[in-house]
Amino acid sequence: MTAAMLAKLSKICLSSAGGTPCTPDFRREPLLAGRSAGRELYVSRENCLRRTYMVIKNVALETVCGVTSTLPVNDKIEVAFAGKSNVGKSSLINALMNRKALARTSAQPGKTQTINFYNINNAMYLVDLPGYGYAKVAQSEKEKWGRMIERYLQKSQMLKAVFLLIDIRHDPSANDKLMYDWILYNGYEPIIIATKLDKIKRSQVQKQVKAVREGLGMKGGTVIPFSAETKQGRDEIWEMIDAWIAEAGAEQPGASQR
Ligand SMILES: Nc1nc2c(ncn2[C@@H]2O[C@H](COP(=O)(O)OP(=O)(O)O)[C@@H](O)[C@H]2O)c(=O)[nH]1
Ligand SMILES: [Mg+2]
Repeated sequence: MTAAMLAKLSKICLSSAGGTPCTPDFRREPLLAGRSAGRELYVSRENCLRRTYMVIKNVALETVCGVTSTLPVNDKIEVAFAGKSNVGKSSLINALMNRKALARTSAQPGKTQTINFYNINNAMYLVDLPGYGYAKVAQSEKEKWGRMIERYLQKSQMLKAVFLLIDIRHDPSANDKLMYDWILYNGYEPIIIATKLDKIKRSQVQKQVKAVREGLGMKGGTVIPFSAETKQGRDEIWEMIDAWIAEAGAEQPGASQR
């Protein structure tokens, strides 16, 4: 990381912050035709073309890292969620886990200043990174948090992907862009989740997605519109995560409803 980036970064204000069932004798079998995008699709014996997703059986907030904590060394893949305070990170994580309130949601930003690791079925971790953009945090705190997140992005052996959440109603802020670039710099292409989809008219979605792409300077990559209210976009996110789990060779539970 360049000195200029670090200097900018320390200005980021850190705060806190289904799949469709197939038939019962479903077996996971690679579908050769589905490999073109570099990952396998799985179909049932009956060639049911519907995909299967992780069945959420057990979820637990396993590790909470404060600024002085040692980061855990996990042996299952991790996917992390970044975004400014109040963008809907906890709501998204709850929606992914099918839980109403395991990840704390708050209308009061800036409360939780931890990195939270949610263990899902002992198969993977959803990692909630502290949110940025909350003004009432001392500069020294912001710097500590910036360093902690950086340490996490650089050191985690199991981090597979980083999702960056952007409110679909607003153009990305300078901090969003900085976070996007920072994630890229650390070797991950951020997958964008455009949150609070239910708050705009359907006719506005494409326009807003375009504004998000342009605001971040995206040259390609994925933007997934998502609503924690309607759960739209959730299966698409799980589809990606499931593919990484399969790739990592982790054991997956059998198919049925999440
Ligand atoms: N309408 C709507 N509200 C949302 C959505 N996601 C989050 N919120 C609300 O936005 C506020 C902040 O959400 P939270 O998940 O705590 O954000 P975080 O600070 O990024 O973890 C809460 O009042 C949520 O209920 C969404 O998709 N739709
Ligand atoms: Mg939160």
